[in-house]
Amino acid sequence: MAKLESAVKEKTVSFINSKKTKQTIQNEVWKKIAIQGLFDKPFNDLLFQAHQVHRNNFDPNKVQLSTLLSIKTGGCSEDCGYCPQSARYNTTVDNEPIMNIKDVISAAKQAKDAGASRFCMGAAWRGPKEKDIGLVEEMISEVKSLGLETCATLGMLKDGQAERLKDAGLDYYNHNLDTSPEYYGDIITTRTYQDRLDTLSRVRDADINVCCGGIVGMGESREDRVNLIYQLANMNVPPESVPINLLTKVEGTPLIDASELDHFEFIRMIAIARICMPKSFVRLSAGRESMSDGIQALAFFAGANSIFYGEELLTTGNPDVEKDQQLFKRLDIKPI
Ligand code: SAM
Ligand code: DTB
Ligand code: SF4
Repeated sequence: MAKLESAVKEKTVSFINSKKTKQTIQNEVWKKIAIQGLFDKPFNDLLFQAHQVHRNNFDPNKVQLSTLLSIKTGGCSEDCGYCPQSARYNTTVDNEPIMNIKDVISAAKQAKDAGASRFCMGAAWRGPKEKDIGLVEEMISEVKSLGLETCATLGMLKDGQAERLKDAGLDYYNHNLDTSPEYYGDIITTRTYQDRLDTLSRVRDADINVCCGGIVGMGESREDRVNLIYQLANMNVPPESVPINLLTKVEGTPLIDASELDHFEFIRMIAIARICMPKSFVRLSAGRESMSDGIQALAFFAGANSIFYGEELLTTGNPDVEKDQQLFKRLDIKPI
């Protein structure tokens, strides 16, 4: 079998990405050729393998539900080519002030009542400023006290900030690599791949669970998808949660005309994330509105075991709660 079981291989693999940032993998558990081999498998063989891995590690009939809330929307300084919240693009998203704590608590209560177990607060920032972080700490501790798991996605963190969030009660921090190091420079220029890895290290060192994945359907090649999985699966500790987003195309963003990704290729990505990160939750993330019930059912079979739950992601739509509840009923899936 191609997988290099458990082994802590003291092998270092280096390459140069398009921004000339040296990426170093210290612990190559998964080789690129093995990941490529999974992509090349016949679809049914791949799904069978992924489902077996899934069953060996999780209850295949249980899915974790997180609800997102945009606590600070729009006006972002960054140039992420997929994002409707960047101030650089002419989208319908306005620059809004940070939400007040009461409204955040009431949204969290509503999410809990609808059945979510985790509440994820997102901000359209390059990173939190000192003046913001106190308010976010307060939000985290209030949400935690409702009996929900807490998650935040606030951009890049500076030294000491992850520890503050941890002390406030943060369980998960979401920060995505988004794509391969090689394709990254085509999508974002205002922060490097290494900046993202540095934030992820700060989160890991503060003992916060890492939620890290990417987006497919941005015009990347299959090799880029291989290389994204390679980065994620070879982290010293793989992320506890791996969101796989299908690009939600938004008018005004540079990626509006990206070519459509075959949904079966999206399912392959889920299956390969499952095989390469057997103990991680794989999240079927943005893009569900464009997927049929059948494709979503295939994603759960392939090993996806968490979703974003609630009518809105951050600024774009998501299936409504009743629709998801009906789908779960038809598939005999129970929330975690
Ligand atoms: N500003 C922070 C940051 O970039 O880290 C946090 C919020 S940001 C919106 C969180 C993630 O959402 C991005 O890293 C990206 O992976 C995902 N995302 C944003 N826009 C998206 C889109 N149109 N389609 C799919 N995923 C998207
Ligand atoms: C993630 O990987 N996907 C979520 C969450 N982490 C923050 C965000 C998806 C955003 C989709 C576009 C929007 O709604 O603005
Ligand atoms: Fe800003 Fe995050 Fe959107 Fe990038 S993804 S433009 S950092 S809100």
